[in-house]
Amino acid sequence: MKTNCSDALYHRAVKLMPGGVNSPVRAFRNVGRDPLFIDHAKGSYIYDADGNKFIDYVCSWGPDIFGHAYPPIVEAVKKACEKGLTFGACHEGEIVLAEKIISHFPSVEMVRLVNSGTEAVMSAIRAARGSTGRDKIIKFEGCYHGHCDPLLVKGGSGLMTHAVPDSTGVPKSFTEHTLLAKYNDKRSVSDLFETYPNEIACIIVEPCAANMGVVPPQKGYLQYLREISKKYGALLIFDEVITGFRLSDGGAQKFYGVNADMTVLGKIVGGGMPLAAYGGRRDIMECISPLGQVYQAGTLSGNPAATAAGIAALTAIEQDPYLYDKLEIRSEKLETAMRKAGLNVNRVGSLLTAFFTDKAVTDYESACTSDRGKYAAYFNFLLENGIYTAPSQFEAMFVSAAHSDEDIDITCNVIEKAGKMLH
Ligand code: HOZ
Repeated sequence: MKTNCSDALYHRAVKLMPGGVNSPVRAFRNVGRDPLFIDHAKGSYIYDADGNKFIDYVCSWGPDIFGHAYPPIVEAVKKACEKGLTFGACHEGEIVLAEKIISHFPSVEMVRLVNSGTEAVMSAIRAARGSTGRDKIIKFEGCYHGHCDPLLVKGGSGLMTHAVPDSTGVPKSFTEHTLLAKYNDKRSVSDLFETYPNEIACIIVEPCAANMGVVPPQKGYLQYLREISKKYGALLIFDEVITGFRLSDGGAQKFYGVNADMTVLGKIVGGGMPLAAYGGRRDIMECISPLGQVYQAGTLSGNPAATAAGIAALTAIEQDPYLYDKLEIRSEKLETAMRKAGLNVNRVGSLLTAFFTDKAVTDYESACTSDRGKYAAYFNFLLENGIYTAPSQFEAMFVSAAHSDEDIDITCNVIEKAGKMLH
């Protein structure tokens, strides 16, 4: 595989940006090679600066559920751009997107559009604190909710990849109200509520964790979080940045049949543009300015180009009644190939992760038993054979509607060979 152009770009980039990147995981540091620089992407394929072509299972970390440069989304964005990139004022697109989100998530009665998952989480936590008048929050080890200060404690994703469980630069006082629980462990949650019965504003959780690799909730676990939060007057926030519109058109809430008080959305809801959202019960959302005292604002929030992409993506989801069935069939094929290759795989819908451990991966601790050296060898073997997956153990593989049967067959073949190489 030629990498001359990517290498040259990387040498320019490292002098200009920390690690040569604008987001740490894409630096490829934990898979023992320098990053590829992407030239363009279309459908299920991504093409690097050297002209190498890969079947892409990163899909921009989730937004591209219809594949790259999906024509209806691209057309909608072009049309919107011609009318103006940003107004910093109200327009109809915001309403249409809000109506769509609310129609798919029955627990969301009001919504606010923002620019990134991090911003949406930060704002949802503020609204939870503002509406309950409490300060403490419960988060789970290995769950990742973006990079806002109070949540940079035992975070997943890039923090796990780069072994930085707690970021420096975050004053201790900023995380003093963050309480840590173990994913899939009821006791760790009930202990916290027993210790602080009237102080916990919310539980924030990835309803299916996907940032310590994919780790599904055990049967009844989300229901348990629903009940215990209600019992103690705390809010339940589902971070559905990854699972929203991916596990179903009503996200993990519809998939598992458990509703949250507040929901955070990102990725697919923006159709590939920088857009995220947070929403929930009307009484909570009415605490947000200008109705209430919880302040949150943004010049580019709900901008017309991003809302156009989001509307087009959700419209495409609404128009394809078989979308999730198709994703399920293709993803199941990949799972079967991984199991045949001797890999330990967790899969929920079109999210998969291969772990390199004999242990069942159910939480942060068991995810950490995966052999990262083996993951790196697996990643590199796939890459050298035309398959682009996450350059980190602690992420998901995303399957899109653009992955054809042929793409899946090719991938299964390579996975089979990777299994032989590893054993
Ligand atoms: N850690 C991010 C995904 N969970 C990666 C984002 C990126 O590098 O673009």
